[in-house]
Amino acid sequence: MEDLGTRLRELLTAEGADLVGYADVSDLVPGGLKTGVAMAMAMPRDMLRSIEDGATREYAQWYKDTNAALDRATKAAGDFLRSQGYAVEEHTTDKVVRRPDQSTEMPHKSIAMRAGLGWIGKSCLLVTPQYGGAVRISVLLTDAPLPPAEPVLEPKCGSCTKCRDVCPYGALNGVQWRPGIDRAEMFDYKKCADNCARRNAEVIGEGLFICGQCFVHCPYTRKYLKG
Ligand code: B12
Ligand code: SF4
Ligand code: SF4
Repeated sequence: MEDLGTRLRELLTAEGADLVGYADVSDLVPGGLKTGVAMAMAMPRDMLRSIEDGATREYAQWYKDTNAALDRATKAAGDFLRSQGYAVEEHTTDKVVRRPDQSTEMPHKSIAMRAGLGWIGKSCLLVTPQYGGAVRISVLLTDAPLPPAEPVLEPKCGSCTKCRDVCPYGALNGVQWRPGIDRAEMFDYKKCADNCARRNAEVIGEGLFICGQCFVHCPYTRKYLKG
């Protein structure tokens, strides 16, 4: 019989996840849920090409559909782990609480990086070797004994500053991530959120926080696009 980690990975892949990883989060999360499960769904290449100059209505729809697909996958994984007798806390979009300063208690990126899916780039986003930054992520916490990956604590951005250079609102500072860094050193969330909401209300009719220039033009995303 296959082990729990393999069965869960197969289940999440069948639910549409392109990347799955397990993390030891015992130092990040108080209480007994010491394992993080992170999954990522990649943006299709056609969609990526279509937002090279900015967000579109189609991207807004993909963003909503993919959030729904990630929520379904996260719930399916949670149901499976519960059926095996484990405790689970799913961080689905309806449960994640955004604070007024556009932060959450347990950012998905922190768990995904711990789960070995990729590093945090100068874009302040998770950058994966397979898809660059063109992924959406979801996570759950559990007490199930899943084999943890090595966290990716060394960003592979090198001297690149493309994300900073292409950001239309100057929201990124081109600073390399390190453990313990304050988000404000890398990124001005107000410049990003306020300008995206204003632009999208005008151009696509909804004040959504979507844009993505910082991941579309990342060399690791370009590699995926060509591949
Ligand atoms: C609030 C929010 C926003 C805010 C603030 C963004 C931000 N970077 O904080 C606004 C509205 C501005 C925004 C914009 C965007 N967002 Co947004 N956003 C979120 C949300 C809901 C929470 C993020 C959060 O809590 N930030 C708080 C800060 C403190 O944490 P952080 O930057 O995530 O990570 C920090 C920690 O890892 C920390 N850290 C420091 N020391 C240590 C030590 C250790 C050991 C660890 C583990 C971590 C750690 O370093 C990081 C930087 O400071 C997440 C979904 C989620 N639930 O996590 C999506 C999310 C981050 N957004 C996402 C995306 C795609 C975007 C946009 C591209 C818009 C779009 N969809 O087109 C832009 C990109 C902006 C950017 N360059 O960061 C994706 C990112 C996917 C990826 N590849 O990483 C996410 C994960 C949503 C998803 N479900 O996939 N977003
Ligand atoms: S999402 Fe757009 S505005 Fe926000 S940091 Fe990335 S490029 Fe800049
Ligand atoms: S564009 Fe360059 S600096 Fe920015 S995240 Fe990608 S590799 Fe890193």
